[in-house]
Amino acid sequence: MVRAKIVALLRSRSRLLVVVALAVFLVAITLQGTSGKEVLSERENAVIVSLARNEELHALLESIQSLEDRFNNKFHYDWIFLNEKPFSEDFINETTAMVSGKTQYGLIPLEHWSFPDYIDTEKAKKRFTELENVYKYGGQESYRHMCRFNSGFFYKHELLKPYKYYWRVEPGVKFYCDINYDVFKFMRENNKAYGFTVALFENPKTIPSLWLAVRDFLSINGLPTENFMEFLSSNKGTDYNTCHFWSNFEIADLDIWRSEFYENFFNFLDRTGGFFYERWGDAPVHTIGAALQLSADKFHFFEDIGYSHPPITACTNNDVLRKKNKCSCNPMFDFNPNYYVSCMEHFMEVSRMEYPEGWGHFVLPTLGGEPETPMIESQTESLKYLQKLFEQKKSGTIKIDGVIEDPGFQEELQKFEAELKEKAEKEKKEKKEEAERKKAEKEEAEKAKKAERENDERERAKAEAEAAEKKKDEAQ
Ligand SMILES: Nc1nc2c(ncn2[C@@H]2O[C@H](COP(=O)(O)OP(=O)(O)OP(=O)(O)O)[C@@H](O)[C@H]2O)c(=O)[nH]1
Ligand SMILES: [Mg+2]
Repeated sequence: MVRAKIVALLRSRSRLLVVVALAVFLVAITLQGTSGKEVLSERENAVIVSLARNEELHALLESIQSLEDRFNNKFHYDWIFLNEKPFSEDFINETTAMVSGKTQYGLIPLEHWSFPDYIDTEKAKKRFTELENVYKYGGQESYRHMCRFNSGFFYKHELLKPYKYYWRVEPGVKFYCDINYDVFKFMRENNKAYGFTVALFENPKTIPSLWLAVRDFLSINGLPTENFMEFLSSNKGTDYNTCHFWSNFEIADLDIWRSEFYENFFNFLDRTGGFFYERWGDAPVHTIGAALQLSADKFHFFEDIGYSHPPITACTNNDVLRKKNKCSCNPMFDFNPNYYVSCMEHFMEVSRMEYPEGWGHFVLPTLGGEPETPMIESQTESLKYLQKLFEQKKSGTIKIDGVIEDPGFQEELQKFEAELKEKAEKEKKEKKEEAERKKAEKEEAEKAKKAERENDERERAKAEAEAAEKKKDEAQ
């Protein structure tokens, strides 16, 4: 009797337990479905960051839409917007409406976006004029403030202080594949510090003395034991090969830039004035600054993130991956395996990374091929120049590593530019000669035809006359 009661009680208790567990489960599911809270509680300490101007609002909305659709609508990471001028109400409202996480808007302090007192502003402005037509943004002051800010200050902004990881997103970029996992979690769990999608050679004309400054810095401070110098130089740091990660895309650990090493490094570079007198990009500065203090395994190539920042696209050649992630990019335009200014194979070689599945499967019709988006003139010129260096490097006639200190660099450059001009003129002349030759041939053919026709006429007239003569003779 007692036993039966106990069994009944246990049964009703276990039923009750089942009911309670079911209710908890249903509530949890509902909460997750309606507010995304469960996902939120698992988020990393990370943020998406965009530096932008008010007038770039619509190009930026395209970037946001793309990243939200492919990634952030699943994770709802916060988004920080930075500007050296106050953001307009329109900018704030429209971006807030599109971001699924919290948005924050920061004003950049004047000292992070102006000439420091040790810069000779007259000299700098003279350099801008001289460099105006030498390379893209050569004449622009604001571009230099931007590069300097991205190199040494963005991570010091108040709004970024609470975070550990960031994803840098620019206006006018596109994400082509679904990203179904938390990239920040991936970074933490795999002990990665710097994630990228594109690696390429820099236009050496923009950084003539950067490596000299780096070497000076290293001679005073020493090279940290953990480093990835092999990526930057093939002769243990004597020369810089100009390889760098394209920093308009970065998923990285802010602690790289917060380190004492980087603080000293940036300050040293900044003192030389190279951000203004030359046009040092934040991409080579970040790459060098990171590679001097992190080992190869801290860098991660996000081959699964289809990405484009005109004129370059990264699109995996792995068919399975592309289909799995519903990528909409054209793998033929994948920059990394196909373009002569790509430095990805070098990265893979020195980081002992295996080539990704399908690497270089889609080949462009010619080396370098046509970019997906037409490039502006100066970019095309820079790329042509780099192609020349690349080809010479391949054939062993020039040491690209030595380009920074090469005293013949300017001469080489002028020679190349003269060659380009000569080639264009030769092509023009050949085209003209070809057209003239074709015209002459046509005239000749017409003349011959005419002569033939006249000859035929004469023959016919002669035959007719003869026939008439014969007829006359027969009649007589
Ligand atoms: N607030 C602000 N942002 C800027 C300024 N100049 C550039 N930026 C931002 O800085 C980042 C890099 O500038 P970009 O003009 O894209 O430079 P780039 O990527 O080297 O070259 P393109 O994209 O080809 O123009 C982008 O996020 C821009 O929106 C500026 O004067 N003020
Ligand atoms: Mg850009």
